[in-house]
Amino acid sequence: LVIDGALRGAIEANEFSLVYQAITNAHSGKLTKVEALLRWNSALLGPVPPDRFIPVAEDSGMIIALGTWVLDQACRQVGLWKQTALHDVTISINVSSWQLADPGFVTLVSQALIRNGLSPHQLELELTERVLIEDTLNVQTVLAQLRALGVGISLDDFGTGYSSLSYLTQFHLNTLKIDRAFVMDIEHSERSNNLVHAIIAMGHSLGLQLVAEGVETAGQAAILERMGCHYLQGYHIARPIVPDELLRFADSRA
Ligand code: G
Ligand code: G
Ligand code: MN
Ligand code: NA
Repeated sequence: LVIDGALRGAIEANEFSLVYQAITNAHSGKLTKVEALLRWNSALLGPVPPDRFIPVAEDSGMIIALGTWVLDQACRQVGLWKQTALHDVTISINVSSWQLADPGFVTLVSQALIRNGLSPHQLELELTERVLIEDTLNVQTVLAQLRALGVGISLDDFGTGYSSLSYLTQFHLNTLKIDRAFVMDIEHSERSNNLVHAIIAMGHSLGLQLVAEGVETAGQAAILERMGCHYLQGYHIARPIVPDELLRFADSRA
């Protein structure tokens, strides 16, 4: 209830910001994508993590305005990177099921791309498995429209949720993000290692790009690269950081 009250007016009060986490090519180490992550520094409550306020914003419907702000802000930032080492980066944005269900969503996305001079392949939308089980028919249509625009669709936290393997062919996905719960134990648990290996093999056979999340050690990165995982994300690569820091990181990997 307190969060709900504090969320009202928070966009106008400029209390939100985005940080960006690098996603590198597992083979070359080059920065190819970045995930935009929302941060809220509330005047009333101080910093509130997204796990706490996103569900509240979803319950109140505020997620639509907030999600629109994130989309605009992230696309504007990529537009600002035009003349830099990040000029061809793909931005990955987390999208709530409520946004996908909003009839104006596809138009909103295409307008954000045009307004900021982004090529559609520079935008990727991250969905969770939960999105795919809710209102399946409409979701399929919306995802097909987004793919037709040239926007990428990525399945976040893969393997933790309500995984049905049929989703992988039923929906227009192009990227799987392997949840960090599996990546975490890859060096020491044969079971996790086998599981990640199997996910990667399956992704390859379905023509999907694979991103490993939560990569925290050099050992994990090496194993994942050997298994054929295309991209790596996690504290071993970089933490979520502000644009200036990300630019320095990109320069170091150019
Ligand atoms: O960045 P952090 O680890 O604190 O994120 C926690 C959770 O919040 C993650 O599941 C992430 O996907 C989600 N999240 C972060 N930013 C956004 C956003 O802009 N929109 C939505 N819907 N979820 C987000
Ligand atoms: O659900 P989603 O994958 O969008 O969550 C992204 C969140 O994961 C971000 O909030 C980020 O802070 C967190 N994260 C990113 N890399 C790592 C990591 O290597 N280890 C841990 N524990 N968390 C991470
Ligand atoms: Mn994500
Ligand atoms: Na994730």
